[in-house]
Amino acid sequence: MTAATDSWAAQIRQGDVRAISRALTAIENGDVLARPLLQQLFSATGRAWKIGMTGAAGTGKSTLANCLAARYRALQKSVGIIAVDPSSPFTGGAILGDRIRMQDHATDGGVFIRSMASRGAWGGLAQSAADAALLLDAAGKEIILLETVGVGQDEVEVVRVADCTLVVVTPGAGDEVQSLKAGLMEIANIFVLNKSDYPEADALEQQLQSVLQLAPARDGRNPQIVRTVATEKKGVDQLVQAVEEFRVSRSTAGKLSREVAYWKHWLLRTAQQRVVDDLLIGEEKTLQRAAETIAVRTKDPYVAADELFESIHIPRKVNPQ
Ligand SMILES: Nc1nc2c(ncn2[C@@H]2O[C@H](COP(=O)(O)OP(=O)(O)O)[C@@H](O)[C@H]2O)c(=O)[nH]1
Ligand SMILES: [Mg+2]
Repeated sequence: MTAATDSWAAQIRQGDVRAISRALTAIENGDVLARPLLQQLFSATGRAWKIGMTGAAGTGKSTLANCLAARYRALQKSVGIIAVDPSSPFTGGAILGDRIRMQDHATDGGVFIRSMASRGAWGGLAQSAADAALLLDAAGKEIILLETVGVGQDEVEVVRVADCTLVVVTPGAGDEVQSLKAGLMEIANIFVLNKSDYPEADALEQQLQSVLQLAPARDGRNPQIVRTVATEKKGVDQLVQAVEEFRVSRSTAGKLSREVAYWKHWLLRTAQQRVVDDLLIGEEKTLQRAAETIAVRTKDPYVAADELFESIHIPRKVNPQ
């Protein structure tokens, strides 16, 4: 720990906007100071309620995030928003749109908004978003909204850190129920049927209901469906209410076991990354030689892999099948 991160961390804990901004930039850029800073702040985290929002592009997530932030502000809660957009590697149209939509809060010190775009590997972006959430948590934000585009494995990675995940769907997209089968059911705690001003909203709600009836209820309850019209701020109170009911239904023990599952996953990923780094950086020559012995059929790949692991001091503990 350095004196520089000492005072920086103190400023962040006081909610200093410039200090928070600088830290988020450090996280995004993989700056060497990001890690000691997060280490210093870690004991002050674990208090925020993190709401993940995912769904296809254009379903109204940013508009909804804006409405939710306003509603939570009215309830005297401080709010942080992290909008993750993997489809826009540079500061593109989507993020600019987010900025414009979210400018309602630009002058409100209670809401902190940050867009993060894809840089490098996906694991990197999901990790940056998780670190950003930790930072805002340490800064005293009580509600953190994590918005991400899409419903694939990568987006699941982003919302994994959330305490409650909203899956935003809209009528008329055609493949709605299809995409539900592709893993959405496991991550949705609440379905938000946005754009329910469209005439096809009833049909979509019925489809959703029937899919939910077939799915086994988790924790003894099925996810609620909440209808909203984000552009008219309709249904937002009901959505906040549904999030609150979900929070209450989750016991403190439930939140803890979810955290344990998250950190277990985090540790595994980190260990995985370290092994790869060790091999690529520390043992590149050994890796190269091992590959050559396989290519010329001096050794089979299974033996070569075992020897490689032995060489970085990780002897095989699991018996191969
Ligand atoms: N008709 C209608 N349009 C909406 C609604 N919510 C958002 N939109 C519009 O849908 C477009 C995409 O919204 P945006 O919040 O950027 O979606 P995101 O990509 O999911 O963040 C914008 O033009 C919004 O004005 C809604 O409830 N009804
Ligand atoms: Mg958006």
